[in-house]
Amino acid sequence: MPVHNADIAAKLDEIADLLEIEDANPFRIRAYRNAARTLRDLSREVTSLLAQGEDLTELPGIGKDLAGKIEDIVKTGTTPMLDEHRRAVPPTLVELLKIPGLGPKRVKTLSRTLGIRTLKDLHHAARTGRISALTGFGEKLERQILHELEARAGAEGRFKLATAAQYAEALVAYLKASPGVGRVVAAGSYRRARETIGDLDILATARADSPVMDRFVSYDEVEAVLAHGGTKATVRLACKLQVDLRVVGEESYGAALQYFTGSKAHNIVLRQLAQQRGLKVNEYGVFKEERRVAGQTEESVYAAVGLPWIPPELRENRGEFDAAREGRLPQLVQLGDLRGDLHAHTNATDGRNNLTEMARTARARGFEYLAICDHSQRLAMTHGLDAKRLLAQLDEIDRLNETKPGITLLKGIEVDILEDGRLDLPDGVLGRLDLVVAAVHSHFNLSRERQTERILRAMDRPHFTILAHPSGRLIQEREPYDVDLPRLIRQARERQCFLEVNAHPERLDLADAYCRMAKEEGVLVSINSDAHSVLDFENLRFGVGQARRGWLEPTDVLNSRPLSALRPLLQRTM
Ligand code: DGT
Ligand code: CA
Ligand code: CA
Repeated sequence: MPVHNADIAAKLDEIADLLEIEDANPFRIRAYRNAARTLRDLSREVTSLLAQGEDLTELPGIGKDLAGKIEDIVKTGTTPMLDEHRRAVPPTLVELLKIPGLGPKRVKTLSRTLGIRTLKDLHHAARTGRISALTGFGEKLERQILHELEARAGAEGRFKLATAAQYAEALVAYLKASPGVGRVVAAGSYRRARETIGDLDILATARADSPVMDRFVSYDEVEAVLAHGGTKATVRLACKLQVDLRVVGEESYGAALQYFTGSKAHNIVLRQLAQQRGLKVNEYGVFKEERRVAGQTEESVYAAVGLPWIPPELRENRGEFDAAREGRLPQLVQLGDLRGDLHAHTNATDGRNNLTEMARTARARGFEYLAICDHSQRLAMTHGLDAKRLLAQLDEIDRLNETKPGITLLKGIEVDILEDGRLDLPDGVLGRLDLVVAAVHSHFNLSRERQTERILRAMDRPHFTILAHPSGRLIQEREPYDVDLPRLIRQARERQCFLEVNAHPERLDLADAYCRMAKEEGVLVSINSDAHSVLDFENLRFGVGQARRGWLEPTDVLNSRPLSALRPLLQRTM
């Protein structure tokens, strides 16, 4: 039974969920959550670590007991402890826990007093006002539940980009090893770097006698074969991700790649442009009557309608055709353009690695600078820094910088924006830092007006530099808080401060449309890893994907600048 890190992590999270409903010791629950996170972020597959006889207890937060359970899961798909708890708790109760505002206590109350066992029960009870009638629940929570359930209905069955990447990369590598196969590439929304992926669309070129189709449907992780023809097949993997494979000849590669990359809205416009020129575009090529005039490369397809090649992240029919026609397509930012990272944590708070380890890894990526931005005191569960501990960290950074470690560590903090817009540390302390990354971590439910006012006030503080994860959403888990983002963007321009694109796979916050708005307003965006371990720098590629979807060029990105150009920008002049 082949298992990816995301699969193992899901089982560990399930154990944590079950323990939570059973009111188990919070430290025990946290241990499973942390282990799940460690595995999700790991750049190597646990199965291959085990196959090489490596010791899992070397991984952060994984002791002997957890290592044993992980081995069980790899070998059998489960562990006896998980099975036991599954028998004790109805699985649908676990789903209820994932609704913001519903902790184990409330889930138990809902189940005992209203007999609510499933999300459907919950929806019905919320619609008929039976939840607000319970003591300790209230109308606000009921509205929030309804809103959440309705938002979820639209996102059901989709996969986060980074999760889809684990499955896509493994499958692409597997297919590439088939005899007679040329190229294999994941197209569709995956190639356009959308935040979530409905299904995976893989395109391959192959000789007619290649066994690639049979190899595809007999992939270890295939749970069901939904269609299986000569050039087209669809399967469902055990993780429930559906995958389409299309095989075309080499001469059709560009046309097929263009077609299956989409989006549908983009392709419709492209087809119309072709029709106006008396051409027909399909997945096999561009045709004039019966004669193929283009299709071997994507460039040739766009050239046939008089356009330059358009990067996949722009193909949403959001102005890319006009830009292409007028020669003003953006030169999109690339991972290699980043010169540093302006938001990373250490084990002084809830990170897993120390200053030296973070610096060494950032340097190995070729970064010129790394800003250390641990949490502030208000976030007690992360052991956030008070003034005294922060000042001690600044000394430590000075000492490390003096050793000329080959990278400059910048002094920062991820300071909490309090409910009233004050920052969690005094100006006198913040003034000693190179930059201040400020974030909302509490009071997500303020009215739009109050939430906007709160953040505007924080931006007015003299040392405010970057607004971290500006909308607060967690993809598929928590809706953004209600805030007037266009207003915040205009204020950032006025105050000469910046917004973050947080590259964590669950955040990708700022969303693409707001990246573009920031660019139009002349507000620079910082693509930050928010790394909590040395492995997390790998997430930057997803942040770059989001920035590209927002049309950002290197000049629109704060941390594409060398340190000498960055420093003056970090000095607020107002
Ligand atoms: P997803 O899977 O929901 O995340 O989104 P996509 O964009 O991957 O959509 P999907 O898998 O339905 O189709 C993959 C691509 O195939 C799509 O982006 C464009 C192309 N395509 C699919 N259906 C049509 C269609 O009816 N007309 C045209 N022109 N293209 C289509
Ligand atoms: Ca798709
Ligand atoms: Ca598809």
